[in-house]
Amino acid sequence: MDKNIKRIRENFPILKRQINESPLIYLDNAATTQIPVSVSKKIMDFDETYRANVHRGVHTLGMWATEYYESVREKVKNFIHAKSKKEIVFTSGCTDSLNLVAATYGEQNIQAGDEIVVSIMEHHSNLLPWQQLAIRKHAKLKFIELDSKQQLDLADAKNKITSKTKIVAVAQVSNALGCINPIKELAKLAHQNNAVIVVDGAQAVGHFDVDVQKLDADFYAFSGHKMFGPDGIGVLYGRKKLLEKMPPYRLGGEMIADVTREGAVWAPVPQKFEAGTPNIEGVIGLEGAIDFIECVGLNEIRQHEQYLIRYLLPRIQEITGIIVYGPKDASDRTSVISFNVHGIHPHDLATALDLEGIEVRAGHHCAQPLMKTLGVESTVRVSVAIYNSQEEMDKFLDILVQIKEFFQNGLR
Ligand code: 7TS
Repeated sequence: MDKNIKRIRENFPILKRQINESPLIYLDNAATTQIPVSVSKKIMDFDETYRANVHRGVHTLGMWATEYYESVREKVKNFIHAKSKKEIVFTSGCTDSLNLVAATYGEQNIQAGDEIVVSIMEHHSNLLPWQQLAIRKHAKLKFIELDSKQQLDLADAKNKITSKTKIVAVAQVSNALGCINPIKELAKLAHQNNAVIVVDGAQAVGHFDVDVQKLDADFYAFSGHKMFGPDGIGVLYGRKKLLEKMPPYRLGGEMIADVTREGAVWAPVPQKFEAGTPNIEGVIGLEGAIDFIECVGLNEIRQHEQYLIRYLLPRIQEITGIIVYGPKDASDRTSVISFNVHGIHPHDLATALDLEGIEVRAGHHCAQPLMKTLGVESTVRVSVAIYNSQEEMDKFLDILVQIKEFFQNGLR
């Protein structure tokens, strides 16, 4: 095994586990990544050294905790190249971030007859908030379709995004196809039509450098647990001038400037959107995750994931009876390959792989409209991360062929 990968793997004790008496080969990183020791340790250190609630009281521990919490906001701001830390809202995850935008900006700005444009490959988290908003407001939801390479059809986007469009909501990377979408071009189209663009970055952040200013994104959402961080923490980036005009999402402690019997004045952004005690441990863990990513290097992560996908993609496609979805060129993808094997149900295939310690996802990947477009109910999905090795890819390919032959011989 490559020395660097071996060294990186030392940070993830779970990778030493046996599953069903075989070494664990974890290939479900698009669902959630594993956590390095440094992240767990950081959370433990916080609890043992700084634990207090944030943004309240004057005691020393509380002030330290608040300073620590706020320093992570600065770190996230730098990580995604936002202009100001006021543009960084901590949420419980990508789903929460997207719901926040729909329930506040969406509620405030969408009227009957307006149009919201999403792509057909959206995860339900970036579809349902817009679909339901459109239903509530008697607005129209439009879908950007796939092109012949099974990636986002930019020509179709040019037709769908019009002067009636108020919101464009698209994933930077599809969790089911693995393709990278042309966010800059979509942002340009949105802005030419005075619409805003909401970017679902769940499968992008931590895989390559994300620069919200270069993308010209108005909102950008992502989760900590898909980038080596803990569960229950996410981020919403929003342009300050937009966040300031939006109503609050949840009401309660810490999001107000003043409350009287009759009414309330909201706190400035981002506190306006962080009602109640936040997930402080999650925020601390997120710092650990960013440290880990920066220590390994985003270029190295991208290169390694590309190396594995370049290795895997042609080899999977060589196996007869396998159909791979999404772009065929590895450089158009991140770390995800979705496929089906003729005559084998994805769940059976994933179960058979699991018996050999190989963990992959099978299902509709919370992208049912996409599955319908592809003409399938579900697919098998492998998704790699920096700690996966070429040896694991070889074992996966070997076992895949064995399972395929076993099922086919059994069917004879
Ligand atoms: N958007 C995309 C593109 C995603 O892949 C996911 C989760 C979400 C939003 C929601 O993120 P959450 O952290 O709020 O749940 N995707 C997956 C997946 O592909 N398998 O399990 C979860």
